[in-house]
Amino acid sequence: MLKIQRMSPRVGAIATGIDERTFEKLYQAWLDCSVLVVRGQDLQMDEFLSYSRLFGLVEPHPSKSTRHPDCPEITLLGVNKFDADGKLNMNIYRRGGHTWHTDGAYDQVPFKATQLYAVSIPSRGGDTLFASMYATYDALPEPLKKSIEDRIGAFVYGGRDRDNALLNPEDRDKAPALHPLVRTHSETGRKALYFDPGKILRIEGLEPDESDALIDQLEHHMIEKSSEYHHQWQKGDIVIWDNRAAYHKAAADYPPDEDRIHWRVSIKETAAAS
Ligand SMILES: O=C(O)CCC(=O)C(=O)O
Ligand SMILES: [Fe+2]
Repeated sequence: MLKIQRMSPRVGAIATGIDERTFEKLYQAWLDCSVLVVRGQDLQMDEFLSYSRLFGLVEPHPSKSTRHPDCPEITLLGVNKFDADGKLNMNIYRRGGHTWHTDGAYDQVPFKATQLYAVSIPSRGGDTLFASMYATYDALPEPLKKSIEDRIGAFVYGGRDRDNALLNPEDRDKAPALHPLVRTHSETGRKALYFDPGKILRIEGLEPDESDALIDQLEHHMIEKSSEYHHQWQKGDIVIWDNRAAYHKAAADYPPDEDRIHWRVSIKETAAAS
């Protein structure tokens, strides 16, 4: 029987007793908790992909160099961590660890979900941290809420620092994607702060210094501490998060000489659901 155990009051749940007949309930639990963990799996890539497709449209990630060579829909995290000269490549080691973020804000249709499958786990460290975007929005000071009402953010992969080393040169100049900073979730109907300090370029309609100041203020308020869930990985874990409802960040603190490898898929809303 499907059992859902919440991991913190606002974000995160572990599901057990899953089978095909329970998917609808599992999907609802994911919408309710924003981050859903399933443990103890032993998957082939095609099994991981077909499970991922139950949640939406699986699309190759724009970082071509980190795609699985045989399967573009799967991104490899933590692979090729060392350059030819033996130096740790921080773009790989710290991927997702620079700031709290939501995945895919730089796309016109941002990622609905991201799902990771743990292939190799280090002896210590390497957690993924999650926090609720709903809780963030609810807790924003009223004046800040007012100042972002109806405001639109412009997002690009490299953000203000043009930090886009993981993109091929031909993919680095895409036009910014525009999204409201207060986004109503298409399935839960709940309001969330939609923000990513590493991907936002500017807030439309503001002078550059005003835009930077508001971005700084939002970064300061973006995490509601009591809503956090820190996932400690075990090999065989699957974790799926809702990029419309939860922020995440890699702790990026594990021993670099150990493996920490995940398969990752990026999932969009299907044509039917969007
Ligand atoms: O490796 C992790 O813990 C998460 C990395 C990340 O930000 C992502 O996969 O989108
Ligand atoms: Fe991420």
